Amino acid sequence: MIPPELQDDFVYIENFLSEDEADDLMNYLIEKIDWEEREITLFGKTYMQPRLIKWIGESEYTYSNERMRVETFPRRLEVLRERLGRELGCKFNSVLLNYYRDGNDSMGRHSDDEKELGTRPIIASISLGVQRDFVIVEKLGMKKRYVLPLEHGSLLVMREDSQKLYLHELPKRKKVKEGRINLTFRYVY
Ligand SMILES: O=C(O)CCC(=O)C(=O)O
Repeated sequence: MIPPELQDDFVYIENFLSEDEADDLMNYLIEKIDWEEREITLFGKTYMQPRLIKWIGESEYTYSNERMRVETFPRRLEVLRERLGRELGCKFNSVLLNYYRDGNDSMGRHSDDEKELGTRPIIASISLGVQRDFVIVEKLGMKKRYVLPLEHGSLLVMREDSQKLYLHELPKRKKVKEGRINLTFRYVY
């Protein structure tokens, strides 16, 4: 599913969570997370971000010019964080949750290359809910574009030079009527 030229930097595991685990986690997160709708300022104009978010982490973090406060992990996410750390052989101390209510919600093109994430961050991205296209674009050269449809219960690992060489985005898909939640586990220094 990952094109060979991306395989050093991106790894995809289709059924990382079973269907039941993924359903359960999605319902739990919709109900229990105190979702925030935040503003974003682009070129001097202020908009509402086209998704709901929640940051949970042991240290502060600046994301899209917004300071994220320290928040402790609820038990369900603590268990997932430990499992990911064990299976990927690394540590995570924070997670960014994004709730795309339908296909009008999206995430703009960017790379997770903030200094606080270190030079070659490992980011573990769990997808729940409706399948959405995750688009990866080369920063240089031919600016080649790749589309990865991320499935319910899947894990996408972004590692090595994924943030240095590529941008990623979750474009709008107007025909999609159902919701999707994405969790990106990170280590913030
Ligand atoms: O929703 C997604 O799969 C993308 C999330 C993302 O790009 C991010 O959290 O940096």
